[in-house]
Parts: sequence; C-alpha cells; structure tokens
Amino acid sequence: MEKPLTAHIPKDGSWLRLKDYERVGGYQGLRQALKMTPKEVIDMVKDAGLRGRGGAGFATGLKWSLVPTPDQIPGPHYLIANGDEMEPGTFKDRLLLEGNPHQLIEGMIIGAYAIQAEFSYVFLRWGYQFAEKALEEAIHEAYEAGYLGKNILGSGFSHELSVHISAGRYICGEETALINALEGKRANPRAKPPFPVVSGFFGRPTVVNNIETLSNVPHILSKGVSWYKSLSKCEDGGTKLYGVSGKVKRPGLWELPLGTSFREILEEHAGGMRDGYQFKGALPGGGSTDFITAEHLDVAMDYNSVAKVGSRMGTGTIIVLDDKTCVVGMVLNLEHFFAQESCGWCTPCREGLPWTEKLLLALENGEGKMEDLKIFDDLTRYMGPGNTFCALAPGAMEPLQSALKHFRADFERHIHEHRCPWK
Ligand code: L3W
Repeated sequence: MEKPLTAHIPKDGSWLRLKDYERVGGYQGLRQALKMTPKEVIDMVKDAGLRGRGGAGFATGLKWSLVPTPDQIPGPHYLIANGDEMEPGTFKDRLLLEGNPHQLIEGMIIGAYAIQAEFSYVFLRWGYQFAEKALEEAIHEAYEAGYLGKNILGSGFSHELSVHISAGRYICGEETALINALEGKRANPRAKPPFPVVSGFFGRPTVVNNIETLSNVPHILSKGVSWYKSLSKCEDGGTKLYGVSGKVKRPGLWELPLGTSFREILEEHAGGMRDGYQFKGALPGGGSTDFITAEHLDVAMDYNSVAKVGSRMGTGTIIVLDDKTCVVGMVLNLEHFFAQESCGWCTPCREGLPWTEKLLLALENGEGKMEDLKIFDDLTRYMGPGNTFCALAPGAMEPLQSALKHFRADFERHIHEHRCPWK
C-alpha cells in the first residue's frame, strides 16, 4: 500500500531535510509543473479528483479554476495554507507540518504557480511550535536552493512564502476569519459570497487550502493522474490521513486509501475497542460532525459515502463513543468548546451556544426537564446552516442533533433518574 504523504517522515521525531526530500523525488512535481501552463496544472489537479481535506471536501482543481487570471484581474493574488488545526479530535496536519514541511512548501509553490500568486502564507496554529521551527528552517532551505524567490529554477515565475502564527483561537481557522486575522483585524468571519477566490486577502483573489490538501499536490504532478486515482478506493483520488481517538486499543493516525471502510480503520488499524468497552457510536471527522452508529460500521470513509449515512467525513479523524461514556457529557464537552470559541459576531451563535451548554450542564447534573429536549431541537434548527455567518454553530449542532436522534433515550434517562446514569 503506497503512502506518499507519510512514507518518508523520519521515525525519530525529526523532519525530512531538503537533501533527503530531494533524494526521494522531492521538488520533481514543481519541476514538472513549471514546464506546463498554469491551466494545465489546474486541469491535472481537477482530473486527479483531489478534494479539500480541511473538512468540506470542495474540489481543489475547481477552486483554483475559479480564481480570475491576472489578465482578468491583475495581481497580487494570494495563496494561504490553513494550518490552524484546532478541530476537536483532529491531529493530522500536525504530522505533515512537523515531519515533511518541504512537501507542503512544494505543494504551495505549485498551487501558487497554478493561480499565478505572487505571495503565500502558512497560517499556523499558535501551539504548533515544533512545526513552526521545522517550517522556518525548510523555507530557508527552499530559498537557498532556488525553489522560492525570484525566477524559480529559471522559469520566470517568482514567489515569496512566509509563516504567520495564529492568535490561538478556533475561529481563526475559518477561512474568512483567517483572512481578517492575517490582515491584522479581529477574526470575525465574512459573509460568503463573495468567496475568497474572488475577494480574499485585502480584497484580492485568494485561495485557502488545507495543509493535507496541498501536501497531495506534488505527488499528482510528479506521478500523474492515473497513479493518483489508483491510490483511492472511491471516485475521488488519493490517500487520506485517518485518525482514531477514544477507548480503542491503539489510538493513532494512519495514511490509507481514501474510501477505506470505517470498520477497517477501527478494527484493524486502531485495534478495536479496549477490553471491557463496547462501540456505541462515533463522530467520523472531528467534533463538528454527526454521530454514526454500529449499523454504519461498513461505511466507506469518503466524502460521498459518509454523507449518505447522514454525517460528513469532515477531517477524517474519528472520535469513538463507548458504552461506558455518557453521550450527554461528551456533547456537553464539545458544546463548551464551541461556545468558548464563538467569535460572538452573529447572534444565533453568540447566544445559542452558551444556552445549549447551560441546558446540557443542567441535564448532566440531573436537573433537566423534558421541555429541554424540545428546546434542543429548536436550537439545532436556529443554529443550522444558513442562519449564521460561518460553519461554527451549524457544525456545533451536528453532534447534538445526531445524539438526540440516535441516543435520545440516554437524554431521557438523565431527566427521569435526576442524575447521570453513567456516573
Ligand atoms: C468558490 C463557490 N469557492 C465553496 C470554497 C470555500 C471554501 C471551501 C469549502 O468549512 C468545513 C466546515 C467545518 N465558489 C464555493 C467556493 N467554496 N463554494 O470551498 O467551503 P464551505 O463553505 O463548504 O466550508 P468551510 O466554511 O471552509 C469547512 C468542517 O469543515 N470541519 C472543520 C474542520 C476544521 C479543521 C481544522 O481545525 N483545521 O480542519 C470538520 O468537519 O465544520 O463544515 O474554501 O471558499 N461557489
């Protein structure tokens, strides 16, 4: 099984230096891209079926193709790698940032060439300090070797790349809040449309892509579309970093074919449930996705298949719920996080999330009422898609609404027994 994204990450906790990266084919994708026109590069990424790995799964080549060309809107154009990884349960970009920063840098230069961007930024989570060090050193190596700067490899294309450290809030990872933060403003999301591809950083055409997404790009260019599609088990291309946390025998992160079954990830790679614990449900792609249950164990972990069973693949990092953990307590923990991380810009999110947290806390403490379940149903609707500026509140409602759907009896037991039955 090929693992292009992770195969060469050193096992001793260090990162892949330029010479070692080049030895395993590093920067061949960039060399190939610079022989092609920007449109040919975009078409290749489109044909490869690369979809955004940040959570939404938007087609990467399509996103790039929506950027006006410099003939249509003269520069500057920008590319931003979103490394503000803070989704609950998600720890996949960190591995790529810390272990193989050149792969990301190469993907960024290729992406920048495709959209003819003069500047790019890695917007990095505040706490990822080892990643920052590795990235800064790798960027220095790339400048020294002529992969960044003026007239890259004699192609006539010039590009500058730098790292920006996030202020350390979840909302800074939402792409339009991220752009505001990068401009030095308060990190409030902006209304979309206009999408950043048309009006982003300082009102200029801007592509924001996830770290894992951009790390795929060098391999598509160097090894081709059919090879890339052959890595996957579904209609989209490539591999995926899948993670598992919770009461499993071997929590961790694995690079596997996109579309690997949930059961295989859970039972083979994570080793199954720990002795004494039963699988009850899971959030398939971070804290802001809907629960799936034991009846969905055979779902293929790809964007379309997980959507068909009423959830989203999201970031592909699974959080397992076991039979000895209270689902109300688990959702309370998530809603506490989302309420704390709301930027307060729009009313449903600012008011609705603390209200949700308060009601869940009362329920968990045995002080809930049956009417509260109706209020939860209303809150999930009021904070649903289309009622807020960004996806934070609708995402926060996904675990709650699906917990109420699949595990409503657990909520009712708290009310009838005036206590948490799991304590
Ligand atoms: C041009 C159009 N561009 C959409 C672009 C858009 C963005 C991308 C996806 O949230 C999800 C969220 C979290 N013309 C376009 C267009 N685009 N239509 O496509 O857009 P969107 O709005 O569907 O999603 P989003 O707001 O970017 C991402 C979920 O991911 N999530 C969170 C992950 C968090 C991390 C992290 O911490 N690093 O990854 C997990 O599931 O809930 O639904 O670029 O501009 N017509």
